Amino acid sequence: MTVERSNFPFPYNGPKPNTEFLKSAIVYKLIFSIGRSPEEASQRDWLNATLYAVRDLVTEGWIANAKAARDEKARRVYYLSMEFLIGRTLSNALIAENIYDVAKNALSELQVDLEEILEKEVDPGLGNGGLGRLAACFMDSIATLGIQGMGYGIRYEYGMFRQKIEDGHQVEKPDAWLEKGAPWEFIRPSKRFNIRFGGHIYFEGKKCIWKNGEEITALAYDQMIPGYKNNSAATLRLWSAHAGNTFDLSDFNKGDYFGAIEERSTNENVSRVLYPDDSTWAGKELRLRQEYFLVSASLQDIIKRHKRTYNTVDNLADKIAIHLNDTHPALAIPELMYILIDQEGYSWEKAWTMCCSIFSYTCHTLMSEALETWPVEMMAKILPRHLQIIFEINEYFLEYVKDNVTDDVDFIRRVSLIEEGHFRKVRMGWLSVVGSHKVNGVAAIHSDLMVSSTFADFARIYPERFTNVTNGITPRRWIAVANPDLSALFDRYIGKEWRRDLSQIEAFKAHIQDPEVKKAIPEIKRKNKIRLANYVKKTLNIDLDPNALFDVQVKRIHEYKRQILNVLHIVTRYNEMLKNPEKDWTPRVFILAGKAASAYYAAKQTINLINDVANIVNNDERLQGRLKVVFIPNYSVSLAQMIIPAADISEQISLAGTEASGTSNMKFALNGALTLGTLDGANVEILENVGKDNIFIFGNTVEQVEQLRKENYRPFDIYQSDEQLRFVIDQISSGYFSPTDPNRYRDLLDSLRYHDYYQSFADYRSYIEAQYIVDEKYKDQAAWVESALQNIVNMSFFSSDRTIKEYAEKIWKVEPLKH
Ligand code: 26Q
Repeated sequence: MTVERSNFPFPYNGPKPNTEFLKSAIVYKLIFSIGRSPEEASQRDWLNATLYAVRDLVTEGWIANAKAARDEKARRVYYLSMEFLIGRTLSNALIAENIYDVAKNALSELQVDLEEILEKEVDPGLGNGGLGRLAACFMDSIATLGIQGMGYGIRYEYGMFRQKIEDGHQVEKPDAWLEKGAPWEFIRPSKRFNIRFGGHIYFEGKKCIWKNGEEITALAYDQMIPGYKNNSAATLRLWSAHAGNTFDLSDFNKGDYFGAIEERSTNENVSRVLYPDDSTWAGKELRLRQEYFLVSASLQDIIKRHKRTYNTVDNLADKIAIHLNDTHPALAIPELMYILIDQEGYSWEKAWTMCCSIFSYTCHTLMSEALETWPVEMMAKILPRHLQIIFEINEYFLEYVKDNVTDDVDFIRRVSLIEEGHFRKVRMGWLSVVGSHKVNGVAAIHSDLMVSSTFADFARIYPERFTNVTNGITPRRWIAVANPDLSALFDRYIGKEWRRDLSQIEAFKAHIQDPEVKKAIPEIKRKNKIRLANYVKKTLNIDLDPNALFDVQVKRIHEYKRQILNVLHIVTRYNEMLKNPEKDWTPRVFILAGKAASAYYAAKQTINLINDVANIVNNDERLQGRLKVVFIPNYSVSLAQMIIPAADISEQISLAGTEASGTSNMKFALNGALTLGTLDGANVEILENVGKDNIFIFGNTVEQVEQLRKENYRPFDIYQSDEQLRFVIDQISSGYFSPTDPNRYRDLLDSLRYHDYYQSFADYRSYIEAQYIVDEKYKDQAAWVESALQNIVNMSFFSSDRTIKEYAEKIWKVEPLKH
């Protein structure tokens, strides 16, 4: 096929492109942007050509949207996050532009299979898990709602490591996601800012001067986040680190050639790699540099844009809101103080008032070990001026507390931004609360616990500051992209608008007794299960029976999430099945996936145990294939899109009071899986929405968990008194699942028997019983399908569009554009 340049009219601003148009656009890109002819193009070339062609379709709406925001002088929100787990872009963009079928036809006429090339796209892993994926769902909703919002993050050269399983163990491999090219992004060579670290400060009268230090450059790369069918797109700007503009020429001239080059490489390290820890906190200097790198580049960019429009920053607080995704970008608070005071010449009080009305902060955890604190000494070395500002904020704040709340010394010590002790530390959570006008938790129970535990003292000082905004997920990616057959069923009965407004699935309620719907739901599930089974067969060579109940737990591996409780049940079931092989056991497939932080020993042991158990169970012929256990390696957004729609049971079994919200729980329920969960995080609100007959709740409540902690919980007593549990623990301990290394799980088992910090033993019995109830219900397929439908139609509250509207109204005070 040949393409005449002159025949190809970009910019394109006609109606929805037809097959012919898209076909020539793709071939045009293949030839002129990739440099390949259709005859010699590989699958990846076709993918990239399609990405370029579709990108063009999004670009004009994106540019127009940015211009409209400038013209209207709209108030804007900036979402600062160290992580954005956006997933693959092509399928999502095709759905946003409403051209999935057109693209499928166009490619098929070119002898290319769309689904095949979709699977070739790299899935950028620029986040750890829930927090990063939430930021991506939020960007999707911001774009779809037409809110003037922009995300700022880091363009890590290496994202979350690739997980391999070798001999049952997790092995980490670097994720060089950029090696294959990133056709969706726009490099912005003119958007560069210098970022400074180190140096020293001194005073000239009252004025503080920050001198010298090393400089590096932040360079912007933009990603378009297409809005759903609104001819608009939001921007995600990611910063990449480059060596400073200036080499140390004196070193260079002295002949220290390698010294100068070496400095270059340490500077560029800043955006090299994502820290793969999601719940424990390690005070690593490079991480502090990364956090400041994000903050400094983003704030310089924000201020520059603001000044270009208004020529002043006097009205900054009227025109912008900045949101902190956890404490990771909390240095934005002292950074804005630094800009306003040292560079713009505002008084301290005026600057502080502006800061407090600009910032808001979301807390995503309760566990104290996850709260960020930075050693004062480290901060003094890397950010001397910021440390000094933090000290001033602290003085100002503590004065306020003494004057208005209490001068009780214990209270003052507790709320101080500086943790005293041999090694003094800056408490980033406290700083975020003091410098924001709103602080929110991510599910109702979490926000309640936040004000009664972690931030109790602050809730006393600022009672009106704390609020809840329950998390949500985008229905575009999590139904339209991930579950095309369910989408088609919705379309048939209620039209296509549920993609933009999920509350419309309530209209589907009128049809759920329709025999065709009752028939379609299990058929769709079965098709999704077959798709997953094929993947498992292909990658792991394990056969799965799509008639079995698919029981799924996919999330980061962490003690508080209690994958171990899942394993204890699997082994219990295995033993019972061997004892009563004739019973009509509901065939089950247990699917687990998730990464362990590389230094997290207990989590890695858990992965090893899952794989050891899988190995024995899957090869035990006495079970006649009625029990299978699969650990799917390298869990990611794209795998989630395949696994979640195939689940019958969604395991959400964290210890009550530990999982802030969870978001996969929402994705599963929306795709028709029934939740087996504790009263934790958003499970509580899922229960309220779907009703108690359509969810399996077990385990201790937060109050009972606290009571046990107070009473000196003794897991060993449970181990001794519960025969089934004791058998399971003794069996693992005897090396039944690890015959070549019988002591492999000693540490893990000792920790359970003697400490069991996350109270797995305490919930064991109630979990096992709940699992029996699951079996019984699954035997009554009609009742099961009814419950699945009740889950699907009652999930509209959990759309991230609802979440973002709440942020926009309650916290950011921003409105969609008027144009
Ligand atoms: C901090 C300092 C140094 C290195 C890493 C980190 C770090 C990185 C990521 C700390 C925490 C995270 C991620 C936390 C996270 O994903 N939290 C989850 O957020 C979800 C969205 O609100 C919730 O649904 C989950 O309950 C919560 O666990």
